[in-house]
Amino acid sequence: MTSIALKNCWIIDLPVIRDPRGNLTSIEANNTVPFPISRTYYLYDVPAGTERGGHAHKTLQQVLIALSGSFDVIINDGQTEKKETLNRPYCGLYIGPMVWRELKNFSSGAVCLVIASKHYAEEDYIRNYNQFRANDGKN
Ligand code: T46
Repeated sequence: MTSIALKNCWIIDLPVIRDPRGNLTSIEANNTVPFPISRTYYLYDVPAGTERGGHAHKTLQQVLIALSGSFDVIINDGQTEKKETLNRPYCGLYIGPMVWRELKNFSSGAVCLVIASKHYAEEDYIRNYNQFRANDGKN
């Protein structure tokens, strides 16, 4: 785990089993990622110049991994904003509750794998930035 000085965010160094036949990385619930895994999804075929995200979650925990290609994640805990470029399949960005995130600068062929602690629930989203700022001190 590598701290990035932002509330509820850090880098997870995923294990790599190196092999002349190709490398292998595994992810285990409550171990490699600090939560039970309820859902995975992935973003792909993202057109150049497109931005995704633009919201925070009230309770959801997620880990983002660039399985292929690269993209930037702008994370903001209400006090501090940082840009993390994800471009390695053995590097996970943990994002906990109440962190505003925006994903941009997807390279051609980028694939963003997301591992999530809960099933999809629209009521867990805060999609309005002013509402996020009004609530960011409460978590
Ligand atoms: C996040 C970033 C990294 C579902 O039906 N099931 C799902 O599991 C998800 C994630 C989304 N959806 C539906 C909801 C919307 O109608 O798919 C549509 C697009 O979702 P959204 O605009 O939220 O997608 P992104 O890429 O902006 O954000 C997603 C996640 O929602 C979010 O939690 O952190 O990826």
